[in-house]
Amino acid sequence: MKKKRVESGKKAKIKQRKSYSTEETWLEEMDVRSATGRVQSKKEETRTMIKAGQAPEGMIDATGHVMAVGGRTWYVQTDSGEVYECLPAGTVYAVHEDSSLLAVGDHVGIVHVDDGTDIHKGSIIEVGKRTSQLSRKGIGKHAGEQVIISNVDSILIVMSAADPFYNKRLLDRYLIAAELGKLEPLICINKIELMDKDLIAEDLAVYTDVLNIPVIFTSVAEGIGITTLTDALHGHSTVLSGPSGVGKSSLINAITGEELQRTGEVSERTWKGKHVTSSARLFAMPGGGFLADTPGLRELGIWDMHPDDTAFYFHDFDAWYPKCKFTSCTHRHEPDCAVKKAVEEELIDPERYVSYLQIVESLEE
Ligand SMILES: Nc1nc2c(ncn2[C@@H]2O[C@H](COP(=O)(O)OP(=O)(O)OP(=O)(O)O)[C@@H](O)[C@H]2O)c(=O)[nH]1
Ligand SMILES: [Mg+2]
Ligand SMILES: [Zn+2]
Repeated sequence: MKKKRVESGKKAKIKQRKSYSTEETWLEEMDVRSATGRVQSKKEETRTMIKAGQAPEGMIDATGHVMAVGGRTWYVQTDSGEVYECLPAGTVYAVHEDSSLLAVGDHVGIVHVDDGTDIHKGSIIEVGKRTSQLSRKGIGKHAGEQVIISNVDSILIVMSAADPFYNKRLLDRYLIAAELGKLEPLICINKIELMDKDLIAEDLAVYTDVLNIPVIFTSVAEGIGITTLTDALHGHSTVLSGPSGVGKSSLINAITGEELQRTGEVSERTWKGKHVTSSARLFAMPGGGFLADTPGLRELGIWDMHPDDTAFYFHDFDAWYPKCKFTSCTHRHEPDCAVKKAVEEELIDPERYVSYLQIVESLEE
């Protein structure tokens, strides 16, 4: 029974770190792999060598998965259910080839470290292959792939009806990141009590009717849609991602029925007067599966996609681009472009076309 399940009772052991940081600080704290293939930690001058492949036979004491990260510590729940506070070892064997060496959700091999205390400590010496991931392009000097979470089945893209108003351009980026990362997308519009639900449903019709993506309306404040959402997520592992302040942590609290997560209401913690989630973290779902809470993202740079491939991820264009005059049509300036014609006739949602242009442009930068 204990295998691969996060027990909520473990939360006492996973100490909430006092880094109630903004998104920028969160990025600062992430380890980034430099061009030389080494991981550089910003906070301390530690270096980790990364070797491709698996750790040599007999080296690993226990396997498990990363449940949370705080500062430089990775919290690993072993397959027998214990939580270990881990640091990357001097040499880490990685089976994946992504630029983020470690991410919450990763399957890892650890060696025990006995430091004389009764806290379980370990070193991570192996990182397994990722079956799925939510990645984005890092910002500024952290430009590289950032794996926000790995090895989950689905992504619940959370936005709010108001405060902050949902952002369809960001939503379109999420859908591409989901497909690239092999995640099944679902959309959740929270704080629905603040707006007219029918108007929003109409505004999002392209997602439900053309792209066949479930859109679930919720209000944590008024208890609307929580059962529907819980049923939709049941038995899967799902990452919740979206802008800050939309209610991701509140939804996780509502679904799990526990105050596992501090949300924006706890007022003493940050300079903003709000508690924001500062790193990714896994929670057990009642009845099976995981929920992963993540920090709010203002932007989602698409990682590793050629601009010319963008149209293939806009599935509402699928019926049209084979009819363009040029097979290499980018659907921007070319004559006899079936996509542009469909946009003009509103057979393709013109706002989706705006997203398309913006994403192609950003990939060309
Ligand atoms: N009106 C309204 N407010 C809500 C609802 N759900 C959450 N909130 C409030 O929205 C604020 C932000 O909620 P959080 O759950 O912390 O948001 P988050 O998405 O986790 O934010 P980050 O951790 O910063 O990414 C808090 O003050 C919540 O109480 C809702 O359904 N309606
Ligand atoms: Mg949060
Ligand atoms: Zn075209």
